[in-house]
Amino acid sequence: METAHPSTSGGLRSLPPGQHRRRDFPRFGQPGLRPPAVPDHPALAVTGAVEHELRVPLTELDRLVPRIDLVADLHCVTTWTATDLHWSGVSLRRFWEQVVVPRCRPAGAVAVIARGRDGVRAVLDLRDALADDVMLADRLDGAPLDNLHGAPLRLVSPRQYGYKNIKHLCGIEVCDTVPALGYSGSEHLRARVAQEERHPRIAGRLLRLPYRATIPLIAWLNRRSAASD
Ligand SMILES: Nc1nc2c(c(=O)[nH]1)N[C@H]1C(S)=C(S)[C@@H](COP(=O)(O)O)O[C@H]1N2
Ligand SMILES: [Mo]
Repeated sequence: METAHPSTSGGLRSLPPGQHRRRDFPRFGQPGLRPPAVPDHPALAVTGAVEHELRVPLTELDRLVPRIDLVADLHCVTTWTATDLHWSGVSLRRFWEQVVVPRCRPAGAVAVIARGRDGVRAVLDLRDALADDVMLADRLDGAPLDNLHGAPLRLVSPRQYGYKNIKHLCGIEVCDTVPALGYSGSEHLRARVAQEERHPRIAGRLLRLPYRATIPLIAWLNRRSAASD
């Protein structure tokens, strides 16, 4: 087993600009969406600007690419950070190099769209998607990922805001041009935490307070929709 280097600011190290530590790790995200049911035979589809599309059953993922562990923080754009999360899964870069490139033959890829089963998606510039700490994670803190945190598989990109860390990941669409961004116009293409790229047009530090004010309501709505499952 390989261990990727921890790349973020867990433990006693300082947090990125405008973030504050949360002791717990709440379910968080698009309010009102229930966690989608896990299919009987979950798979990850690779589609888009490729010669051959591919569907990888998740049971095969760590037979194709070596399993790694990663300790990292998750930084929600609304300013909370959960620290020292122990993820396990496979490196997206290794998956890309060892599976996507040889089998799918992507042509001119510049970005990917990560898709969750709940319909939520995020665009990742290929430079960010293939960073060495980005992974497809199926385990958290020693247990299979639960439905609150994205069962059966999620994207983990510690250097980008939480909204790029798509849960319930079912598809990776390869793009040869940068596709339209989502989250109602508030998705930054790079969304790098260190640069405080919270929003494509508004300076990140100006959004700290207004975004922070939304946390209790979003957390409550997330708890409510998870409980009605
Ligand atoms: N499929 C899906 N992935 C998602 C979201 C979502 O609503 N649906 N929300 C994003 C946001 S805004 C954050 S902060 C993190 C939160 O992850 P958590 O619920 O495990 O805390 O998931 C991200 N990934
Ligand atoms: Mo978030």
